[in-house]
Amino acid sequence: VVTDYDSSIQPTATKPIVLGFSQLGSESTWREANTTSIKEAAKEANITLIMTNAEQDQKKQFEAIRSFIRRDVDIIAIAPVVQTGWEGILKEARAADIPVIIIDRSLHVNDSSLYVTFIGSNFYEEGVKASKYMIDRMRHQPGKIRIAELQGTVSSTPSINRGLGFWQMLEAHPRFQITQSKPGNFTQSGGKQAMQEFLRQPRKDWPQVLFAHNDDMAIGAIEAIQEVGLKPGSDIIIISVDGTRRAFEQMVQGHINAVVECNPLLGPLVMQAAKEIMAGRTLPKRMITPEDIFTQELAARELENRKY
Ligand code: GYE
Repeated sequence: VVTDYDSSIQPTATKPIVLGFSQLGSESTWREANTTSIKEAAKEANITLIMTNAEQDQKKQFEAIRSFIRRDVDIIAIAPVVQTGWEGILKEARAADIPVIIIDRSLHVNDSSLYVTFIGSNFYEEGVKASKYMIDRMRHQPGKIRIAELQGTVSSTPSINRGLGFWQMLEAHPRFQITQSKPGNFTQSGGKQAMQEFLRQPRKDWPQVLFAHNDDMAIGAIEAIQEVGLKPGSDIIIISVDGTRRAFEQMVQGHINAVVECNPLLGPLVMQAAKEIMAGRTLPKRMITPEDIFTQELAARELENRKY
């Protein structure tokens, strides 16, 4: 049998794609679920995953991305901890001819051709949903409504846009006022600490509503609220974002009133995008995951369906 098959040229389909993923941290339940989803989906898709944890530090993300470039990975995925400051490192990836996918949090660059696509949620819409729920929930309570806001990581897209969506809905309802606001870095301990500080103010200034930018901070805040002898969910109405199983459990207990869903299970979409890019196909610039809002009435029924 004569063949001119050159064994040194492997068909690309048999060579696994190498994906370098700079995960931003491990600050929350959402993040754990996101990390697991990426790992499982990579395995499933036969993609070789090199994942690093930046512990909420942008400089560590830069180091990780540079190490991916040195290893000459096929694709780089980044979950950016903050929104700005990415231009330079993305140019380094471009100079090395490595396509970049942005996942979870978006970023601001002047030249959007520096990344192929952004896969993640609409955080502004999440803030709007939380605000609408609150305005409706408080409609029978007259007078000024004091709201405390637990922000996430300073300068991160979800914190900026959840805050903006929430706040812009209030413009038409001036009796709703954000009277206290602090960042809790998306962690349970950060949420608890910030809530303790809110409650150190005179009693007359205590909030009637708490909007927490994620579930972990809401859960931390619940501890602080209980410590001063108040009932979370009735003395203070609590709304948070993510929709973790832990938050659903708190809803079933009556401690959280509503949770806006934010889906961390991005793994399958990311792997699909990686394959499409390697196959030379073009992708939409933005891929959004469908999301809902859940209230106490549905919490018990939905609890068993929660995947994270
Ligand atoms: O809501 C929060 C996490 O970036 C959407 O980060 C994500 C947020 C999520 O720490 O729990």
